[in-house]
Amino acid sequence: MKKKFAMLAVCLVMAVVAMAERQTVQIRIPEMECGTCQAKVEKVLAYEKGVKDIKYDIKKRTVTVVYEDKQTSPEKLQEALLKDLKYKSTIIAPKTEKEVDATNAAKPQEEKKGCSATCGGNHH
Ligand SMILES: [Cu+2]
Repeated sequence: MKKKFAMLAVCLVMAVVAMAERQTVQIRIPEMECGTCQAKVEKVLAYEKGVKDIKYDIKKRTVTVVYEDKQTSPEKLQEALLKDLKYKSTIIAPKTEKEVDATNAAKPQEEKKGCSATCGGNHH
């Protein structure tokens, strides 16, 4: 009996997952320079509706967010970052690793000072 119930639950979950549209977006946050920045960003993004998964890459200053497109949008996430942290961000359109690397390599200098001004974190 219990097994049947579990099966039903699994089916329900699968149906819900299949219905919702999951999207992935990569957002570049030049000011996310250390663990403290990351923690701040995490707090903001994790509380946003519809955010399912977040991956961070501090070296590249990017976050990769999996979200439900019915509940939020990359623009809303950017807005939240700007409003709560004053972190400007850009959406990285190219999706392959190589393209992302190229985007990052294109402007390495201006990011350098980034977070020390805005975050109270202990850098290096
Ligand atoms: Cu920082």
